[in-house]
Amino acid sequence: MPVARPESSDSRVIAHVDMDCFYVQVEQRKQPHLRGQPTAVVQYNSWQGGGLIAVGYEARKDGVKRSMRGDEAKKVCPQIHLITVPVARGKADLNIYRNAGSEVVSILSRKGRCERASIDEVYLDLTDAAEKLLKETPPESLESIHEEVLKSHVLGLNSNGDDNHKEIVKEWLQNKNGDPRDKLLACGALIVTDLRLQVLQETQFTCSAGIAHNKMLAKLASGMNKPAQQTVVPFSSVKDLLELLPIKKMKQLGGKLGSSLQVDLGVNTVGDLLKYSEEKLQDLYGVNTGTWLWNTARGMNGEEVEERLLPKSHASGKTFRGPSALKTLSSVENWLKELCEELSERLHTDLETNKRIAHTLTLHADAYKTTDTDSHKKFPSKSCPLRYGAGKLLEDAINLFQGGLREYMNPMGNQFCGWKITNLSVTASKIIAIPSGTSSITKYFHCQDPGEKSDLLSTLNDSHESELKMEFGGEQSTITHDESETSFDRIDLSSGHESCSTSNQNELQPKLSIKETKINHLSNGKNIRSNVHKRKPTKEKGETSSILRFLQTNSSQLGQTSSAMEGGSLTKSQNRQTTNTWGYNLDEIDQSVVDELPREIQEELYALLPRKKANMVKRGSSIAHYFSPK
Ligand code: DCP
Repeated sequence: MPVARPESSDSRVIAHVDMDCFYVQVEQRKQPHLRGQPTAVVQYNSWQGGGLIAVGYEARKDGVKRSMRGDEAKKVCPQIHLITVPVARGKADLNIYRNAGSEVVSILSRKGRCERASIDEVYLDLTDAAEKLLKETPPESLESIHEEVLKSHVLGLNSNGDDNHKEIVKEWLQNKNGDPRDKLLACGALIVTDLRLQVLQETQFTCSAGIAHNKMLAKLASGMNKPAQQTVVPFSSVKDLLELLPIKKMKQLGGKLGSSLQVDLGVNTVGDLLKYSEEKLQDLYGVNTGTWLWNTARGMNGEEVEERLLPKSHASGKTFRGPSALKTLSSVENWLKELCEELSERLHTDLETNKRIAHTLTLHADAYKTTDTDSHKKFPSKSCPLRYGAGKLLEDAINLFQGGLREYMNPMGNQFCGWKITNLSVTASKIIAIPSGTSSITKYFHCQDPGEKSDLLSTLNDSHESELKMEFGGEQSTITHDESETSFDRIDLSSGHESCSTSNQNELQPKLSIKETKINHLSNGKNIRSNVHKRKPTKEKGETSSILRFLQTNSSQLGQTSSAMEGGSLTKSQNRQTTNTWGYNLDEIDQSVVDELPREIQEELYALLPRKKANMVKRGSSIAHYFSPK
């Protein structure tokens, strides 16, 4: 359900940037001879030429649509180039597109707060940059304005797209007496054009954008003029824009809620909602949703652009249509193995590259029963704490599947007859950054005895802990594809990019930001809770990350302990000494856990403990044991 958020009285400048026919552009960059040619990207499944997942604009002109299969597209446009999506482990491999998306994000984030919303779209809060521009070089002071800015579409301006159009847009941009809020938008239009040009220059990709005072309007506008164009929504045009907008086109109204408005209230356009009072809408749909609907009818939306350049979750999934539906446990297990291996690789890349740890594993499946009439029943999504390593992920995923299957089938019934799985996915979520600039392994591992924690470590763990508590308070019960790095064979259009942002997600994100803020404060050495300052810090300013450095301060102890360990005769007191130094017992580290650590930490550990590597015994079975809050 959507959540109403009060809109700030200050005027904001928000942009939504969406790549044009994204997968096609990525493929065209790889094979430049395809540029300007009708091109589409198809699913690797070759049945009827494969399902189209991205269609270039040249092919669209010839009538090719995403709902078609390759064979049909060939009939409509015989010269079309069909590129098969890369495949790995029997399913689509989206890495090339994900990486291309990251390239774009790194450019778009240069001018303000940037929220990566999906594989190919971002929101930007450009308010500060626009205010600065308005103060220093307002558009009316500019002698010339870039042609690309003049091509902008400004809703509510009467222009017909010819040369006259540019004149009218120029006048609007440079109107000294314009509404101050629209002047800010004019600055936003200049900034977004500049960013889009940088994206083109540096990546060869084109994108389209919407520029408005909030996320909802910016998202609506970005799709209005594509490809390679931008649309501005001045305040005065909002009423007209929404008046005739079909209710289902509005973000979050594409599903059940939109249908209910149509069927139960006869509301067909967003403007139709205006005749209902806030109280009436609250009576009908609850306080939150009622207020959200009332605001939406007026183009009001207080949702913030969250600072997020990395995905919120990782998912790996596969759809099994028609005869390929899975009917046996062993076929489910085989596919889970593929999905878990892919997920595991991505988790490791995230850990190595971004120093982030995922905490929750969720299994989701779509199923139907062939033997009874209860076909509408949903297969329950199941979650558990995430353990790193493909084998452990698989073990847990199988358990989650079996738990879900038991619930899905009548508990008294026979679970081995009459079910088919049409979709299977594993998702890693609750991804939390490990504080950067750590100076000792103790920041990676938890101490055994809370009394022995350094205060800095304790602060980190505490903030981590409260963060997780808050997060779990808003636990998602369903898997959504928006804002996550999802590797699905084909994203189901019915679940759409638009309708994915649930209230839970909305509630989760600000909490992540709190965490990020804490981490930033910690790593900057500022604003750490006062008890940290009472103790001597474990790290000198300017030190690089190194457990060696940490251990050097205890080198004499280390020498004793190491040789004792090599001789296999560690006494109790020596062992305790080690615990004091390290904060945990060395011989409790699971070898596989060490392998899961960022490479530089592994190298440091192995350099220190060459013999130990061979005989490490288990403490916990997963890296998550060490990273989880007490
Ligand atoms: N995608 C997919 N399956 C779908 C829809 C999309 O795999 N059912 C992939 C391919 C798209 C990319 O996601 O290139 C982005 O999807 P968009 O909906 O943004 O569509 P495009 O970028 O392809 O085109 P447009 O220019 O209309 O935004």
